[in-house]
Amino acid sequence: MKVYNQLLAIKEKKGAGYLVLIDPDKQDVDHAIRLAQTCEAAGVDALLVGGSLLLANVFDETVKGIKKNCSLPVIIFPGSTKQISRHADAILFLSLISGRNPESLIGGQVVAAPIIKSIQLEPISTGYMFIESGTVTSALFMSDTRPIPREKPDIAAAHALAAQYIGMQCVYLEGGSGAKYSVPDDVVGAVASYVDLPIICGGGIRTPDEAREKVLSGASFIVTGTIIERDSNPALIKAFADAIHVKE
Ligand code: 1GP
Repeated sequence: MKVYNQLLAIKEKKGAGYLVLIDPDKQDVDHAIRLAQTCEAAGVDALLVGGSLLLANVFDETVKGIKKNCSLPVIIFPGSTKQISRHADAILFLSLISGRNPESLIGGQVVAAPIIKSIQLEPISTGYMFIESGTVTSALFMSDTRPIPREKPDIAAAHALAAQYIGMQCVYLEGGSGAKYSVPDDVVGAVASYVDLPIICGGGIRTPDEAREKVLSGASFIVTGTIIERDSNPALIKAFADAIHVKE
């Protein structure tokens, strides 16, 4: 089954899915593998692998190591066209629709698409949207774009509807890794009530309660990175999974 369909099945069964982001720059390969195994045992549904930069240059090795030692789906969450690996199961094929930078709207995609086809990686077409989060995060800085103001849910909803009409498979409401504030619940709610696409929401989510609020507001998938990097305690990961799986 395609990874996208697996994700939809998880949402259907559990109410929402929990995705943990592993940034290859934030730990060595062995630690990334151990973290992936802890995530699997604690009820995480899939792993995202990616980062804004590639300082350590161990992207492919990290994806390969995780795939070999963990059975969760591994989805690339690319910070650039350099982050493509044949060892992954799928890639979020991002277009940064909240910005007006042609490179991140279509330029990088044209470079990446033939590579993705040649290695038969499943692309998941994703309308990627930065929501202002009290911080200039690395991803926002690198994109050279402005985020959608956090008090303008209508603007976020209009962007998401455009993604749906263009034919994208999901939207990602992004506060940015390490954001001061997560995406506001009313922004999630406005998008969820306006479009039919699954909503991935991440950036600055630090507690299971906060994650659950996003799901109750309409998010289909919650992403955490920083909090689990800081504290990869299995009990905390399980608490996130339990809070997000609202149907279980
Ligand atoms: C970033 O949404 C992810 O793309 C995760 O953010 O590191 O703040 O959890 P955090």
